[in-house]
Amino acid sequence: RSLTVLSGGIGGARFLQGLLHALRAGRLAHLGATPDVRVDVVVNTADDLWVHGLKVCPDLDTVMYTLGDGIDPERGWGRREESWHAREELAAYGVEPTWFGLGDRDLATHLVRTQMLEAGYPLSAVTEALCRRWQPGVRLLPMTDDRVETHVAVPDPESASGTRVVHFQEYWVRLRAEVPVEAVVVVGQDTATPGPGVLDAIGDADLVILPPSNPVVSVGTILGVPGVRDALRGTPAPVVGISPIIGGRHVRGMAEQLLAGIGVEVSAAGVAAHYGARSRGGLLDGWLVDSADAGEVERVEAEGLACRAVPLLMTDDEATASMAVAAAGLVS
Ligand code: GDP
Ligand code: FO1
Ligand code: CA
Repeated sequence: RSLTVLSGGIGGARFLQGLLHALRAGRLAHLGATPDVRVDVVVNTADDLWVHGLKVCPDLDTVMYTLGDGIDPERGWGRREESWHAREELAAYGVEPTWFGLGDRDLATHLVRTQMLEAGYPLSAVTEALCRRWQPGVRLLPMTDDRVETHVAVPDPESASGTRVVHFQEYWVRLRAEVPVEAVVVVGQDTATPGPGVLDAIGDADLVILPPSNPVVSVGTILGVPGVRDALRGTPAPVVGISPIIGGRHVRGMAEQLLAGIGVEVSAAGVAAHYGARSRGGLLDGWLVDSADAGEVERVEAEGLACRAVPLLMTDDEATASMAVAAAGLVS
């Protein structure tokens, strides 16, 4: 028996905290998910970037630190009790990017990861090694061991074409997602191979959950790895999703800008339609919307999906656990 979750960083990690809370409280036992059930987490790696010669994997690290209790709770990324001496020294040398901060504790993770990658270990093996320390309580599976990077085309008055393509991290961290999104380009997407265990995690699961992660640059990039969509369409497990959009707004981050950028309606029903119903060639069997969006339930059902309106704000583990229980109960 196993559960599989396709996750980005902060939103996915917070959902996983609630899912584990529900499992440990036996709240999914009636569905056969006992507390010792294996939880496989397929994590987005397209946010990853090379900086100062180090490979940084924001979503893998956010899930690993959050579930391993090392995360900085305010930021939602990086280590708690962090210091920034190395960052200050790098800035003193004037080396770029100064807009992307690596904490002193966090640096150790990137040094270990880069050392192992350079010794020939694939990202999946590196992640497994790092998790031996952090013990997240789930199996972290990079969506691919190949290099895949999300880039964003933004207006650039200086250039002849009027457009410039920047790494997702520059779009988000330096530009604060405050410039129009002309296109989202996932470099390496089409030639990537699913990471070890990814397709089996989807095909052999008893339940697959799409948490309220960013539908474009977290879930979207996982779905874009060749073979993943087919695995979702073919798995005997129910596939259920949770809306990251409440009342037409994201709860945090930049999903609004990216959904608009790719022409998807910024609403709970709009994202459901974007993923589509498995009965109609899409990916989902069920979709949870927030109570505020109860008026959209009929529209989601018209898409061929089971749908319920429940509180979807992940304010604490209890609230999130109830979301996980509602998701699991949608189609079972
Ligand atoms: P990231 O990779 O760090 O951006 O994290 P994810 O992609 O996993 O999650 C980001 C998404 O989580 C955003 O689109 C938010 O709208 C969504 N999100 C964050 N907190 C909540 C919450 O409490 N409830 C719901 N429904 N969505 C949330
Ligand atoms: N986010 C910021 O807003 N500013 C930063 O300087 C920053 C550094 C950083 C370093 C390591 C890491 O794992 C994440 C970091 N993030 C930073 C967050 C990161 O941009 C986001 O967590 C995700 O990539 C968004 O999906
Ligand atoms: Ca991310």
